[in-house]
Amino acid sequence: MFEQQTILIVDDEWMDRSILTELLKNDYRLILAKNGEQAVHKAAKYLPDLILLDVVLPDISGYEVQRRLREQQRTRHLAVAFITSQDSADDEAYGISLGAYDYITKPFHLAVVKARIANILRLERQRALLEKLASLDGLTEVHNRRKFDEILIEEFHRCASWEAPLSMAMLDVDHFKAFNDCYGHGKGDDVLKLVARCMRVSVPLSSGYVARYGGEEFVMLMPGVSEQDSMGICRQTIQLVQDLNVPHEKSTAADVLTVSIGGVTVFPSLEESPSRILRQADFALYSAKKAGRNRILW
Ligand code: GH3
Ligand code: MG
Ligand code: MG
Ligand code: MG
Repeated sequence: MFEQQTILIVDDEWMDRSILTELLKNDYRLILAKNGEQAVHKAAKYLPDLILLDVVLPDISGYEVQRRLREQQRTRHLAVAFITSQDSADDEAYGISLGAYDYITKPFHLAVVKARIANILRLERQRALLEKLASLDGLTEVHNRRKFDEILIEEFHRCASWEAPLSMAMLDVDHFKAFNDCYGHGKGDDVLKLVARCMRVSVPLSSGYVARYGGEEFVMLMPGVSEQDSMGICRQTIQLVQDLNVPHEKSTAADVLTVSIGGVTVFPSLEESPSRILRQADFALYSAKKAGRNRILW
């Protein structure tokens, strides 16, 4: 019923890695790392559900690994359990203070380790589910507005410090009220799901975010993407929606369902507030509507 969870085992001792592998391989997907640098790299690459982290490693310590994971947005939330022969109370207190979920000392009892890991992973599954429910729109499964507001502040500041462009587009379904009135609210809901999918296809995960901003209005946020490239992405979105060929006989823009997009590309500065970019995109959208819909204005 559930997808198999992934554990990253970090230990420089071959023996310890193989004992843990034997213990866990039937229940979890395992990834192995032999040193601290490898651990940081594989954690960011695979985003495991749990990291079993040795403390004494040949390069950087497990504590340092944990600190680095906490520094990065991408790996900040990852669950870590130390598993180590550093068994003093001070070490344990320190490890836990770094945000580890557990601190298991060697030599360990196999059944106890297994039970503790199962506990952590059960909690981790609940945490991940709650995070998903709190950040995704239930109908379209793109980010919801709450999550988007967080992302916008973060990316705005990131672009400001890198002196990178930030592009944002607002999309609104054309004559959607008339669509609902004509074809029914259920069909309208289906359309919103399809439009969200078109945006997700056009804005790959690597180049930005898609969110439902409210009702039939969506946003695409593209950090580091130039005006020209983001307009290209939006052109593709408009085309994909039109190619769905969803009949809309009440539309004045076309005889199929269409969307309008207003966008803006800015170079954020740290003194500025991110809300201005929203107002600018919204104004561009309003202008696209006024100019006849089914078009992009930047
Ligand atoms: P325009 O081209 O100017 O955008 O016209 P419009 O009719 O799309 O705009 P308007 O703001 O008048 O209507 C938006 C409609 O979107 C009204 C509302 O019923 C519909 N809507 C909002 N959220 C949902 C939803 O979750 N499901 C469905 N089916 N309809 C929704
Ligand atoms: Mg070691
Ligand atoms: Mg609207
Ligand atoms: Mg509309």
